[in-house]
Amino acid sequence: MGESFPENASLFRFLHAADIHLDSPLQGLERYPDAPVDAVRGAPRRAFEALIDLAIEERVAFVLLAGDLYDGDWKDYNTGLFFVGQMRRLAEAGIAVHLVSGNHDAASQITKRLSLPPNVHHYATRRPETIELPDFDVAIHGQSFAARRVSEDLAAAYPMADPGRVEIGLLHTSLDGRPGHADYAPCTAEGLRAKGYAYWALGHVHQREVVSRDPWIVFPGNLQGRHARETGGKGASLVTVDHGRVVDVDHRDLDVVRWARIELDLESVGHPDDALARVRDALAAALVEADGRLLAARVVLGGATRAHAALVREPARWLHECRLLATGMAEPGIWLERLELATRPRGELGRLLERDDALGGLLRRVEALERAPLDLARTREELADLKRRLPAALIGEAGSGAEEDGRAERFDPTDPAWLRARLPAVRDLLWSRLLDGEASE
Ligand SMILES: [Mn+2]
Repeated sequence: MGESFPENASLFRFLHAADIHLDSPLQGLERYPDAPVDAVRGAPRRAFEALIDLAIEERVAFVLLAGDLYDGDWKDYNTGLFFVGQMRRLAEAGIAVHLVSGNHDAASQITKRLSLPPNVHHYATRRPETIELPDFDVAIHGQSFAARRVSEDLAAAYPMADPGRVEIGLLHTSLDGRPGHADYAPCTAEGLRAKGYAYWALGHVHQREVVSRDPWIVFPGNLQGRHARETGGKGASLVTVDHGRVVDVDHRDLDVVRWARIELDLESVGHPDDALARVRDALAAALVEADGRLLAARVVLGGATRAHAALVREPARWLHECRLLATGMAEPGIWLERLELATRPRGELGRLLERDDALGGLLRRVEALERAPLDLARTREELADLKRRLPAALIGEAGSGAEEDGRAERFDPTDPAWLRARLPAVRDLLWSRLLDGEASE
């Protein structure tokens, strides 16, 4: 059966992709000292090549691109040259491409142009256009964004379906609103359903979503995750049409860099070393899940845990301990994008921190200081006065410091690092003393 694609007009496949964002700049990547900048920046192009590979392998009848092919105006002509090169590969395989522009690549946003090969149809902006593919008994309706903000329902002007052929709507839209996505070309699933099409090839929403199966209304999601909020497998929908009916919509992962958010609850963890063991296991599992791709991981440590104080006291240390774990993993490896410490103290202190009274407030303030060294620096001037009143012997002139861990201990309340390291002890002293007072009342 597969041998007959695409010659057999009653059984064929097409590919539906959207939100490719070619040459998306991924700002801020250079702030990370160890970021695989080239791999991450090149990922949308590599994923697009994988899409073209799949189209040729599967001998699809056509490819639909539902907007935001480009991330914005081309920096130079290389973006367009790359796209045309990929379109020529499809032309050689006899595969047509139908594309609409979205908000990112609206006509108003793109100032540079290159001629497209004849196998590519770019839908107009002024009104919906219908292109018939008589070989397959298919009609594709589409309209491009003229400007970045399109507030009217473009689908409303799309024609009603002709009975007896496979009708496809190609549209960049937020539908009836999706969190994190601007409301462009708003419409409803009901409105789309009323047109009588077999398949609505949507774009704009980066999270894959099958909105409806009768008719099919599909956001394939973006082709390649671009940052830590675009996690999990990304790719395109491979659609099978048999005798005028859509019989299968299959998601295919095509991303080349996999983003993962790894949240760990450290409730049962007593020591930061145990937390590291948990991080190592989770990274290893995510790497298996990434199935041979480079993994870009954000690790979030949470939960009420006895390791809390040790973790928040040295955030830079634990970040680098986790980076060491990540760099020790097998090829193609893991890039630890960020470590977020969101743990809470466990036990009696944890309960005290939740108290809605002065003691709870005071302890929360000390906790906040541990997490915000800048705030702590501001207390320096206030404490300078205290320092002046203290005996010199206590301040830590040579030989006067207390011995701890074999090292001379300086007492300097104006040193933010010194103060920060002592906050857990300050906190513990505070709550035990204040609770003593409470018990004797
Ligand atoms: Mn968009």
